[in-house]
Amino acid sequence: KPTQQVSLTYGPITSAHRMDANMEAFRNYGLGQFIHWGVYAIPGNEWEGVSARGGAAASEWIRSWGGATAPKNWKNTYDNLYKQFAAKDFDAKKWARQAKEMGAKYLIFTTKHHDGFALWPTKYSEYNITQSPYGKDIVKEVVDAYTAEGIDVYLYFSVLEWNNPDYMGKVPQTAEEKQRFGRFLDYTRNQLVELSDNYPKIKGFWFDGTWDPSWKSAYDFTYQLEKELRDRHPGLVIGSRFRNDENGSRHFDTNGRLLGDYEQGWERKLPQQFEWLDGNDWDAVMTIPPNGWGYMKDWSGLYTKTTDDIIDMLMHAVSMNGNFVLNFGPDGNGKMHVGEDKVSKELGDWMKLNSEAVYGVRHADLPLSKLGYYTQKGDDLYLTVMNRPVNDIVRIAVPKNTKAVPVRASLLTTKQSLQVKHADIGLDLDKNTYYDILLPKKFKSNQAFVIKMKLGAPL
Ligand code: JFZ
Repeated sequence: KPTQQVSLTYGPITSAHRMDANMEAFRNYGLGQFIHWGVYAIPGNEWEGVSARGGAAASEWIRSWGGATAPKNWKNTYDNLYKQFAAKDFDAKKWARQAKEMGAKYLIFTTKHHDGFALWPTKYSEYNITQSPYGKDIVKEVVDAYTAEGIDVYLYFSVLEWNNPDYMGKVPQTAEEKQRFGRFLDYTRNQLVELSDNYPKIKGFWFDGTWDPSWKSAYDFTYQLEKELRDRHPGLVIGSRFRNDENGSRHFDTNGRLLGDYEQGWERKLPQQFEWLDGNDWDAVMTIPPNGWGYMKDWSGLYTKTTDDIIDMLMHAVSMNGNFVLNFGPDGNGKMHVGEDKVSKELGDWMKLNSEAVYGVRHADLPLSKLGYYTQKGDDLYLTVMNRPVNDIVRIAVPKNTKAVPVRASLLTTKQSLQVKHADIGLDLDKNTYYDILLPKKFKSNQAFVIKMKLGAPL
């Protein structure tokens, strides 16, 4: 954070720590689901069944990068794929049930990705779902089905559009360019107001494609638009990826203040230190393949994250007050990838046993443990053990003179109580004291498990 504060007209609109119901809900989600669905699901990272560019590329970007096996006029080919978007297996209720079974508390759904194709019947562009064989309002079906399952819905919206002649990446210079980009801004406003009005149940927007100089130069427009959306849709939650201040500072303004309600920069990565987050709310969005958000037909030869990897990342995020959002890229018919079905089922099974350590928890102010991740709810302290010690002694470091230390412990799943002993060991006597929790040798685990501790005055 800069020490010298400058005066800004286009800083934050909302306070960085909103306490209203929607933000409190956001803080308690723990786990979310992302869905990337659009016409890119039809190629699925391939042209005519031949991999376009290996697995490291982002499949939803195929229109941009084409790849080695792209047809000659692939952009034109791509822009006509919507004629095949029949979505014959699409069942929003089935998706919502699966998300619920997995334990997701919110959904981020792509209404329009960089290709510009709108999954709702927008009045402001022809390039939308009504032109496809499917024809119906997918966004409405998704919002209704998830909301009915008690899962909050956030709408993903890409500002940047590849095939819109009014869009430009550079700052508009000539009168003609200014007029053209002005039209694009109006169009963007119209679509966002339309989404906000059409789907009053949504809790927020998740913005993307806001990095180009053109958008960055429109900071007065984006400031007014954020205000307008918040006025029209009270309680709306908007992340830090929407707009920038007059100096082009994104996510955080020139004075280091969060631009939006939560930090939205953790994309396929996680913070290594809690301090980096500066007390802000945040989410991390994550793919199962290395870097494909849209459907990828062929997962072979790729490292795809295992359920254990996902649990590790989930607990890493929630232990630092973040939400973890796992991405799914359904195929052109609306079916999830079998690999996604597998992870979703396994994660759901784990969540059914352990979600007490995930929902509604906060960061625990303890030295990081090499054994796993701490989360806390009032007097309850949870340690999700990722690395079980060979001697079955789970040693907890507690800063000296801490008033609340682990006085009781149990296994979360079986409620079996565990012995807690003070360990009078001088590893860093000036800083910490230690508590040992003894795991029964008979307790077998082939996955992360949770130790639940009661905090109280030292015995
Ligand atoms: C964007 C999209 O380009 C991508 O297709 C996907 O939708 C993803 C969720 O968001 O990709 C980004 C956006 C921001 C960063 C990296 C990739 N970032 O801030 O590092």
